[in-house]
Amino acid sequence: MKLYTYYRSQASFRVRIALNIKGLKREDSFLHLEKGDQFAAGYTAVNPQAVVPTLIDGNAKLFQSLAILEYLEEKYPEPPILPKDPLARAWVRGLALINVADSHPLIVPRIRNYLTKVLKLSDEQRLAWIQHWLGKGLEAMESLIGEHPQSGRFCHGDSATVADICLVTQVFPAQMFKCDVGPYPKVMRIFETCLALPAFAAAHPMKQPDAE
Ligand SMILES: N[C@@H](CCC(=O)N[C@@H](CS)C(=O)NCC(=O)O)C(=O)O
Repeated sequence: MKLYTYYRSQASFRVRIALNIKGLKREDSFLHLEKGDQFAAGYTAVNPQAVVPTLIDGNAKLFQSLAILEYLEEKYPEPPILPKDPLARAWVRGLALINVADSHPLIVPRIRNYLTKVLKLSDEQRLAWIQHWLGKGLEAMESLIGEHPQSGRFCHGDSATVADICLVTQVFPAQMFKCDVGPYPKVMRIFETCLALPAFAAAHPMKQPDAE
């Protein structure tokens, strides 16, 4: 498999974790998002949205990290990253979507650039925007983990699921953008538990060959 990736990309981080959990080898193709590699014609032919990740599996092209995670789960079911029970699956997917669908889209490079270059926000205002939306996601995760009877070592039970993958990729930028994570002890406990696992640790942005 070939993964188009960038070390700091949350969405690429999700796919790296899932591939590692499933024990699947990959070859990385690095794009530097701050230098605009995603807009090169060669890449937009692969991914017209000009975003990473894109995963190539044989002749197949896959895009959108959550769709890729679901594909990996269906094609390579062991070890599972979704529970079996329909209600538990919906819970886990719901937690994941807080990160994937609600928080992350508000802080991607193209949004951050729009805030400064078009709306002329100052660096302080842009940072406040990022911290606000990351914090909102963490706040919701903390509350849901607290009320879920089946919260365990992880968001659901005692093995890592898609919810944990997306919790980790919410916390990493929160740390990078210096959010106060003090109010989210349950989230941070799960974050630390995940990063103690080799599959998560090896996928960490700062462990990637393109890390700066
Ligand atoms: N919803 C997409 C998000 C993809 C996305 O926005 N990726 C970011 C990096 S995490 C990107 O490539 N951004 C390029 C840009 O904003 O210019 C997914 O989960 O795959």
